[in-house]
Amino acid sequence: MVLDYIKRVDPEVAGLIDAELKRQQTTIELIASENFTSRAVMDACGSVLTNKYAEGKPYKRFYNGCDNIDKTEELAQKRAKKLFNMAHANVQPHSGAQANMAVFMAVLKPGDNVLGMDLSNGGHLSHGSPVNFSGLYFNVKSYGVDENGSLDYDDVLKKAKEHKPKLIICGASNYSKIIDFKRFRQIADEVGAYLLADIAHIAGLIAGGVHPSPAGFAHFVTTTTHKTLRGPRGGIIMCDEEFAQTIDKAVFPGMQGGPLEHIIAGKAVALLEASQPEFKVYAQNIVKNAKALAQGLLDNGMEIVGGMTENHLMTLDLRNTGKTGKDMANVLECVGITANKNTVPNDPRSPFVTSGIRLGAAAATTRGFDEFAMREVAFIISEAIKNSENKEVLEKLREKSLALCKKFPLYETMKEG
Ligand code: DSN
Repeated sequence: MVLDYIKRVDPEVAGLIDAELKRQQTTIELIASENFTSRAVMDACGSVLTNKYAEGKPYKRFYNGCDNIDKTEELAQKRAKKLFNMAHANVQPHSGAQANMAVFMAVLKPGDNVLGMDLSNGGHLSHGSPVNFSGLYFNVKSYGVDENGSLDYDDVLKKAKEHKPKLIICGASNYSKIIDFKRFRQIADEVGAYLLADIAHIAGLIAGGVHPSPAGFAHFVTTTTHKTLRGPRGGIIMCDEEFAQTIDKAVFPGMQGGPLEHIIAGKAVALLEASQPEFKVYAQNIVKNAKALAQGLLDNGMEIVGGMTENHLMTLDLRNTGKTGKDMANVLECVGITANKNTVPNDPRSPFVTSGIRLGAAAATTRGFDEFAMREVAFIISEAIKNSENKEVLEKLREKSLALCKKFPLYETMKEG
């Protein structure tokens, strides 16, 4: 990493950043919500734009000196609208959770009814979890998945009719099937609710044309920019023109102060990258690789919630192995694979222990892993879980994962140490 300035000023932090670069280079990243952003995006995020206060909207700021900032933010907005085919984009949310919070603020009052996907069934904290603002200040009912790991749209409709929500949220953090946005909109229309599609996980797949788009169906679309979209860490809200002002006001002054304009520049760069033909190939490869990983795991006798994946992720179901997600995620870390423990639907174990491990293909695909490599990854995972007590086997598996990392190098041109 080019850390010359940090090294001179703060060798301690420089050393930690270098160590993190090495960790990323020498381990296989399967956390489904992570990715490796480009050097161009990182350049934007590390730029002088971090110095500027720009409260307000482009060309309507509370501070002077915003000419370049205005143009940068306007570019990000234009690119987001074009890529996702939406009328309005606010690129200021600092994260996906804050993007969701702004939509709540724009259309709901505390105590209003909301219908969202249950966290332990694959939803997100900000979709109504009782420990999150969304569940604390709103009256939330949840829908989940059936025994096949699929959404039961009739059940969503039934719950919507019972609960009469003002807002229905679709989109997930751990759902391996295609989401039917059209069906969700029909349900929302039947009960007179707004529809929010949180596409954080699948934004890159939508941009790359391998997952249907919520455009034309959802009143509001929120996303993070750092998962399959492969941009900097942040959020975006998109909506129909009629909600533009309400959403903008909810973000600022409603929830946030000064926008992170250096990150917004990174979002603009990432959105440009995601609109290129190569990104379509990337998105196709993510799905191919996820399927290869799933097939490899199934062939090695492992179980996956809902069987074959249709997108970038899957959840390994460990219930029949007697092992826990927590322990096995640690074992995978020992063999050079990073993943997170995750509940399976109706998990008998707590979210701190869990019976599952979530696996995603977006980050490995960025560094060039192909289907053959993903099958090898599936072998390493299966063998590590089966031999979780056998140090010798685990050491051999670590060598295999390291060999894969060397075969598919990451940030090769970054100057190290
Ligand atoms: N923490 C993210 C994920 O891992 O899916 C969601 O915000």
